Amino acid sequence: MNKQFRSGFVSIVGKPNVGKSTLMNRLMGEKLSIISPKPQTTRQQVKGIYNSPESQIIFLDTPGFLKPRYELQERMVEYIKGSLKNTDLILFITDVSTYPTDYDEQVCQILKHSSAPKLAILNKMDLVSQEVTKAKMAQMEALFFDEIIPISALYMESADSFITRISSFLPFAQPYYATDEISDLPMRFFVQEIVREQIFLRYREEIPYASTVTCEQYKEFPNKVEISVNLWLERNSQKPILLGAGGKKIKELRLAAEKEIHSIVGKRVKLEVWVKIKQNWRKKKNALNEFGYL
Ligand SMILES: Nc1nc2c(ncn2[C@@H]2O[C@H](COP(=O)(O)OP(=O)(O)OP(=O)(O)O)[C@@H](O)[C@H]2O)c(=O)[nH]1
Ligand SMILES: [Mg+2]
Repeated sequence: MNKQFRSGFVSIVGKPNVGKSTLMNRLMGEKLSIISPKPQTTRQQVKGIYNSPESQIIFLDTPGFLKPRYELQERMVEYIKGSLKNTDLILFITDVSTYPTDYDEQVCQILKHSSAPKLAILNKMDLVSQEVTKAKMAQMEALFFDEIIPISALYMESADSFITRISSFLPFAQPYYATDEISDLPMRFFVQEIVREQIFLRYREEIPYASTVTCEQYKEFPNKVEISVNLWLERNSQKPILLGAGGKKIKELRLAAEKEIHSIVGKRVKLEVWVKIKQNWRKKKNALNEFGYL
């Protein structure tokens, strides 16, 4: 075994919508986390396992930090805190065009207590001038970061130098996971997330926040996959909005999700979507447990 091999956990944290998931997908070179222009898209910790001959980097994408207003958000904040335990490196991501916000400062307060090295990533630099980026970098210098790195996760051409920098902070260690896996999450989880991403992309206002998805069946055959998901809403009045006139909107959502799942599994996909109601599920501990927010 190579004595120079590095391996470790890298937590990606920051307020909602700053580009945490976009960055993880870029670094992984694979789409593992769902992305949308709306805040609070990521709800759970999503692990991405990056393997190279020199290193294994385990990225933990987390929900955006916010002040919890209901039980689901309490759990989202717990997922962030959980990712900071035993981590080897923290990537604090912020949006250079809006930094510093109250939430940025609150995240920094939490990070202060971790002994792991910390990099500040000023993302979305494509949105501002070089002068603004430089000024914001200077502003961060007084803080506790080991490095301040401006990037544009969306337009980054190659992640190679970023990966090299990240690995240099990791300890020499054997890989934690099999070196041919990019995730330890089951396909059922990705199905749920793909359907949820379509909800975030296609509906406005409360619908994305009032919905969650559970994969009830995932049957794989030699040339096809049959999947059944439940799409849960909080109130009956939300159902007609989700379905759209004559069921048109839900059909479009289903077809888009089928297409994306097909691109991953490479087989014909038959996806059934059942719309169900669980009153106020976001505020109920039992419902959250049942839906996998553990
Ligand atoms: N202009 C620009 N937009 C970006 C960049 N990186 C991400 N975005 C956009 O920012 C939005 C949010 O990106 P996400 O990756 O979902 O952000 P997040 O931090 O994971 O958000 P939550 O999961 O909600 O906390 C999406 O519309 C992205 O396309 C960037 O470098 N430049
Ligand atoms: Mg995200």
